Amino acid sequence: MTDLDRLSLTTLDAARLAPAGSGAELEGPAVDPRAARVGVVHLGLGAFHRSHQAVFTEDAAAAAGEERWGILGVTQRSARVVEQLRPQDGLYSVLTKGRSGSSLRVIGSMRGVAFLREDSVAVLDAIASPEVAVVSSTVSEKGYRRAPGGGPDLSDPELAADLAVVAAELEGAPSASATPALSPVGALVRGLARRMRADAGPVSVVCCDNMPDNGEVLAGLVLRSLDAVGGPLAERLRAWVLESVAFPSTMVDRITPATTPAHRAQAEGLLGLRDEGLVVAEPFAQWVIEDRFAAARPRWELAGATLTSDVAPWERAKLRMLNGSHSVIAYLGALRGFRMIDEALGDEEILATVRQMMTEEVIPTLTAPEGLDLAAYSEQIIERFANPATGYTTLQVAGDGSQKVPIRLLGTVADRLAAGVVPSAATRAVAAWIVFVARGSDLLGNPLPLDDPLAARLRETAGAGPESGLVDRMLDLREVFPRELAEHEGFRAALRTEVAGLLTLAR
Ligand code: CS2
Repeated sequence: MTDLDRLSLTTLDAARLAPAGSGAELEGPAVDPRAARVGVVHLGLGAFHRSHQAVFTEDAAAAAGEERWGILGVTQRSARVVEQLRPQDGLYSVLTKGRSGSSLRVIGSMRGVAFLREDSVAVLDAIASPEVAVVSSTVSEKGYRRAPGGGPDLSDPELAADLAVVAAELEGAPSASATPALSPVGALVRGLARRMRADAGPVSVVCCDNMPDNGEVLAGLVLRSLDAVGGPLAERLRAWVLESVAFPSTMVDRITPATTPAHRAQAEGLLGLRDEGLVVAEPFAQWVIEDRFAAARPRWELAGATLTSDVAPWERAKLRMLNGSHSVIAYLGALRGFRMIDEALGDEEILATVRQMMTEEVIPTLTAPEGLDLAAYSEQIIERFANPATGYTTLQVAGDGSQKVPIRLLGTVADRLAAGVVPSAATRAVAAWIVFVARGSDLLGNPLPLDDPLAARLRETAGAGPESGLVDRMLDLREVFPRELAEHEGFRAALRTEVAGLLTLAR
């Protein structure tokens, strides 16, 4: 800890900040944080929201001269982010690290922060406020609590508890309203119920997680949760959601590594203030949004976002090319003892696998989004990953593999198998995940922790018999591998070969 003053509305004025967008090394907010009112509720106050949508939203509000797009940021897993941001009046900065230099910008769009289970009433009331027109989310793939078939996982205790409150709340039971919301989808359903009752008008729910058709996925979770609640009042809410709530899909992109003490020291040197809410990001940022809103929205297109009628080709390209490659580098790299993504990409075999997967295997499965040259896109991705300043660790990407592998890699595998080809690079990537799970250590013997909502089940499955049966056991995990894929003999055989090769490497 340093004895510097902490960033806040009081200390902000003393910092020597250049205007946002001026290209200076140290920039201030594009909006006046004191004037901005909350018009967006965001579920999932992680670093990614703060480096991406919060910046776009602030720039959009500034460009349109609107003061109504402040954000209420909601964290659901722990109170840590609230403790970081509340004493700072929601202010935080983004340290942008490019190859040739760094810059810092203070962001002023976060106008309130809340810890869901402690501040539930405020969060649900905000979702029900006529001033709020957008509810967005970045709660990570696992945060949505999906069952293997894609519907809501009703065995999840938090989601189940939330849904149990919904019926009582729909009937207006006052005690129910004070019960804390626990899960993101539960909070959303409860907030929407309140909004309908308050007659606060249409609202748009904007999912910003790395999942194909993320808007439809979230809409499906809300509607199927209401089916599970059942009864005429839930039915009425369901009809209201169908009529009054839009769920546009989006593609989001900005590499946002975990903040380190070195980043904090660098930021303090620039700002002259301590910032507990600091986030770090690469210079690149992209947001493609389906233009299907139920109510007003920030003019994100004025901040560089692309509004389009069809976001699916963008999402697929990004998930399979960028996130898919990220996972390839993470698993192969971690097994070979590389701590950082850029270092792992310096390994010729890993680089070759990534290139092969993108060029020969992923691109043939894609429809190029309008205006995007996929070959150039693949080189741009490699260039971004190779930026040592971004400092992303292989373990950060490797986490939650049970959620990420199906979305990032198995779609490519399935599409290539359907075209009659076993994709060897994508299969090697899946094999690397399996060995990562089974071995739990790299080739030097260093431990590789398994951070995954299915960790116990994965380790148990991997260790439940001899290594010769590892692939068969893992392919039986229906949460990860769809039956059709698991039963494809060519894929199974190729996976066995790749896993055997990697097992000899990771001793
Ligand atoms: C990464 C992504 O952590 C991960 O799994 O692949 O978070 C990636 O950095 C972002 O999607 C980039 O937009």
